[in-house]
Amino acid sequence: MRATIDADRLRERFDAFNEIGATERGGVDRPSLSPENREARDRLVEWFEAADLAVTVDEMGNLFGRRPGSDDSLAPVLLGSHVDSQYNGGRYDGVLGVLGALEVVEALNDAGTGTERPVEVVAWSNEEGVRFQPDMLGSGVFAGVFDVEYAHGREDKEGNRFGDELERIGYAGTAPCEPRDLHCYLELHVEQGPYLDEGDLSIGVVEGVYGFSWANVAFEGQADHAGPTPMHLRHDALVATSDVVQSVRRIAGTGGADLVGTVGSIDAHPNSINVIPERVEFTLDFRSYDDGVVEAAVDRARREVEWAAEREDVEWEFEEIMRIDAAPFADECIEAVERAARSVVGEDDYTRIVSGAGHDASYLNEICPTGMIFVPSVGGISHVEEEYTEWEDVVRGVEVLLGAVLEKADE
Ligand code: HGY
Ligand code: MN
Ligand code: MN
Repeated sequence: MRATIDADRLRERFDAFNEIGATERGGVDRPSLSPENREARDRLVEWFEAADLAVTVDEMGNLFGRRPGSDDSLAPVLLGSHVDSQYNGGRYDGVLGVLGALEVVEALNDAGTGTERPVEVVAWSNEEGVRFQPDMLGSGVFAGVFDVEYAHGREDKEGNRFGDELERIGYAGTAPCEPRDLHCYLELHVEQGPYLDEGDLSIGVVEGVYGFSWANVAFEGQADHAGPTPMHLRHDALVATSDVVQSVRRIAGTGGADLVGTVGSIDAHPNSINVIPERVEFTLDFRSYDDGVVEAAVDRARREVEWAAEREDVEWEFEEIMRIDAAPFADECIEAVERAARSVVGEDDYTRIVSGAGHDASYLNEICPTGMIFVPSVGGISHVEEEYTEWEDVVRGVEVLLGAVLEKADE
């Protein structure tokens, strides 16, 4: 009997899971290592164990569930994503890849389908990077990009350390978080962009992921009274910041066809209506599939920061906190996903695509052959509560994942 996806079971799980940290506007608020994230992890452990998976938690809190293969000594096929969310984010980002992977295992169990290779499901820690920067921290340590001490030392805005928070929620595992032999890694994810929806296509066969840079920038000026301080005596950190915000738009508009640039987070101090801003801290995010384009954009932005500081006669700080190169995936995985897509949705209902969003797959791609499957995001929106994917598309995406796993796990 061929393994098939149980769409009702998947739907029930998806809805039950997204009650954890549910927001009034239909999204979820389950930031990394929050009480809601712990509840989500607990639920996954319960479901992994019910599916007879052997559960392992590593020292970064990455959560693995392993299904043995007929030759258990072979390198496993790993599939999954993440369950930490943006603050008030969407229900599909990450969750789809973890619950979809679990559904693939359940379908294999139901059909009594053995695989030669072991199959492992994973939920990576701290993919979003909103509470603890940088993002993809759990998969980054697993791939040997960051060491555990660095990762455990990362602090949120309140000064809480990642390692302490992991301890506090009870997911500071003992298994080493380090590269190990994997046959391949596959990740199902919502596209989070407009192309599948605009093209009325069901599946994206992902060829790779953009590279990107994140930086923390600060201007330090002089707080003073907004009334009696003449304009020529001011050193206004927010005026310097506004220059840079405008320059990011100019850089993104001229630095390369696919280049995108964002100032997403900004904190002004003392943030009072009648005080000239003394200090402003903000972030830069530049992305492109061409690493040289990202490099040039970051350099231009750094110069813009320096010039803005000179014009306003304020101090400046520029710290790049993460740089990840573009990740072109392995042909063997792209082609396996494409074969599965063709058999599920036919020749005309999928396209090859590159991801502007970052994913754990970028780091897995550094240690094993990696592939991704996209399903459409309605309106192309994501990282907001309104994120939405049609349920038929979700099911088709999981069916493609099942097809690719069946091929790769018996290679
Ligand atoms: O930033 C990203 O693209 C991912 O959501 N962490
Ligand atoms: Mn994601
Ligand atoms: Mn995300």
